Amino acid sequence: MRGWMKKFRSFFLFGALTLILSGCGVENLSALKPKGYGSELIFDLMMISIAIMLFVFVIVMAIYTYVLIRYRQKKGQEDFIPKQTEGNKALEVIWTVIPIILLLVLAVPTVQATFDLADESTKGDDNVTSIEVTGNQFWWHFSYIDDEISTSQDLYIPTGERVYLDMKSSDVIHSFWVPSIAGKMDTNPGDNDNTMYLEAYEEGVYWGKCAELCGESHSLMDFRVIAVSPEEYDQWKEDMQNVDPEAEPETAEAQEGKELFENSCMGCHAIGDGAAGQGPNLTNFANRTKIAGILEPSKENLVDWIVNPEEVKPGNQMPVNLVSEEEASKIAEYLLELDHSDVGPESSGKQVEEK
Ligand code: HEC
Ligand SMILES: [Cu+2]
Repeated sequence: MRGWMKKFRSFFLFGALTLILSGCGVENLSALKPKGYGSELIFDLMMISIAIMLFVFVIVMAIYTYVLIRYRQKKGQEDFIPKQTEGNKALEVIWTVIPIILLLVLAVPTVQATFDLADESTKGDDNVTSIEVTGNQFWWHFSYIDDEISTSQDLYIPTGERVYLDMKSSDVIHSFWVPSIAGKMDTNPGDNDNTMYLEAYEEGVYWGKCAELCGESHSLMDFRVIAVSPEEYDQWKEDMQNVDPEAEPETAEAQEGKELFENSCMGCHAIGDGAAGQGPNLTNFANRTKIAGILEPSKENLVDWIVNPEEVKPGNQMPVNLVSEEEASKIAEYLLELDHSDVGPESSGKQVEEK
């Protein structure tokens, strides 16, 4: 290796790493590609801060370089001491006033955005949706109070309007975060509810994460926000309100599965409306984007989950080996028939696959 190359080895290494890592990331899981009102506000604040930082950095570096070169010790002048200056009124004023201005440029939009994001002025108005969000180790529950609908893991919202979320936790502190639509907010146990709102600009499937270390499977506590047009959203609500939990499954296997489900699983999982039970609400399960928030929705994965959820999400609250693999297969047939609405992740024409 040539000398100069050796010298800059770590530079090349980090340069390459930066390029490689910049390829990481998921389209609908990025605060840097805002697709909602809240995330756009936050993104703009980031841009202002970065612009100010760059401005300060460039000026300081320019002065630094100038001084380095201009006031170097020159050959033959080793004993020379230049004129010493102490206190310069003009300079002192300039470098006090400039930071004050920069801080104001930073502070005013930040305070404005903070109040804007906390605004609840339209909450409770007619036609404004409020949803109760509950964080659980390691899954999310959503109750559409006014519409008597319950879902888990997949949160349906209409685009182009504010949807308020009242948030709490059934166990430890979690944090609800959908980076491409909004900021994040803690869900607390007890009566300490938090409120935030979502407003998605475009239809699509957005990835959500728990952003507060909450236990063994915290990193697997994913969920999705499915934003559909207001018309589709109304359709979805109607479909969900008309679900008949007693409907006969199509095949004999699924029928057996339904009975097995009622015997072994109903204690924790509701189908049709139901308050958040000990486990996710499985109404409309066939339309889930993922199983338990993380597995691809295939029958094979579903059977694996039912038999041994512990292996997928360590520390989660669903018991292992409740049923045999054969029984799980029948239950899976039944669950994968629970398709109650044409409105779903695919209906907006957006790909579900984010990777
Ligand atoms: C003691 C309560 C309990 C029982 C009984 C139980 N589960 Fe669960 N189940 C849970 C919990 C809790 C979760 C959420 C796990 C997580 O993601 O952390 C879950 C998750 C699931 C999921 C994934 C849901 C989703 O939203 O993607 C499926 C499917 C499921 N259970 C099926 C079953 C079946 C089938 C049975 C009966 C054989 C069953 N469960 C019995 C508590 C239970
Ligand atoms: Cu969590």
